[in-house]
Amino acid sequence: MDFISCFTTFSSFLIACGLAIVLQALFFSPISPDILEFPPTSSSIHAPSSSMLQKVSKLGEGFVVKAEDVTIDNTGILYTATRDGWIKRLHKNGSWENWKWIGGESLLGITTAAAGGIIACDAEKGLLEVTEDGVKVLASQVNGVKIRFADDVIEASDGNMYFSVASTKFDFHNWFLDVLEANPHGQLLRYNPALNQTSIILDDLCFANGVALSPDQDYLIVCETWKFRCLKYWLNEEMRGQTEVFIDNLPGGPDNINLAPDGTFWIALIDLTPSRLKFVHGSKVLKHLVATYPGLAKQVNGAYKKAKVANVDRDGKIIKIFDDPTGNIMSFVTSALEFEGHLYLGSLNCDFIGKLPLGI
Ligand SMILES: [Ca+2]
Ligand SMILES: [Ca+2]
Repeated sequence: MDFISCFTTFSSFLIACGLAIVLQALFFSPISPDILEFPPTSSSIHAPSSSMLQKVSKLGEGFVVKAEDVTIDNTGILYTATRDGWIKRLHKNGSWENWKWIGGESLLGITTAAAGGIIACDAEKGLLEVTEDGVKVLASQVNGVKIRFADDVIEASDGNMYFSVASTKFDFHNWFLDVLEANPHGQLLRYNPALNQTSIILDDLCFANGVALSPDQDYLIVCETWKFRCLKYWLNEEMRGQTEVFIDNLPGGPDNINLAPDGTFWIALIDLTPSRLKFVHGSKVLKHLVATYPGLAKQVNGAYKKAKVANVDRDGKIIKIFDDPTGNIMSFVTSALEFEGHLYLGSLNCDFIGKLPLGI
């Protein structure tokens, strides 16, 4: 066989292999993708790098594994939920405690409860009440359908609890498939404890994530991660049920959101716009390939490589951005909570809570 014949045979073999890989991806792909448009790059002008998140001190290093969210009660005790299935808490004297055992690996957003203890979202079990007496499942289904990806919760002064479901199609361990698919499978739910009833408030959200109430509780904000925006859902009598955009074109996918003491909000932003991921989001075939081969997903997912949080005023304008542009100290920061002049930061890629003094 001469050189040209060899080359032709080899090329045909490579093309056949490539086709087989693409066909396998199309056949076995777990997603039905849509093209995703990214915010205009001009939105990044809000975000000159400050590297402020490299200045954190590390609380509970090695003890607090991948704590997605943080909450602090009115006595100053900090609570967090970790990947090893514990609700852990930090006392004011600096000592950590394994407080309550939940189990599993899917604890996400938490908030303090007026009656004491905390309310927690478990992506597998649903909405949980955690008190000194133990753990109680408040809501595990809505309209007869299992709640499979409860993500974050806030309690209103009338007792109602508003919580997000990130995706009704994909589970927590496959969250990135929801991003790749880019079809809206998220919900905002309300749990009414007086009636022990759960209802759907908003449907078709783009990865419903953090929830927060306004200072007067006349509206709540729900984050839509891969839509790079947060919605305002009105609760007051005149406008009840109306929805509008609170902030869009965020320089990252919003995860948890927390009301600050001055009435502004802190929003943790996941990096969903690295160039490789942008490229993938422009092609349905590439999305099928990435969704089918997990090794490729790791290559394009930028969440583990950086950290960013934004302080946003009540008009939806960014006031400041703190980040770790290299991920050297903190990456995949998912929550930022301000308390007594400090910012407390949870992350799905760190084994500590970051603590940053504000005003430095
Ligand atoms: Ca929370
Ligand atoms: Ca979340």
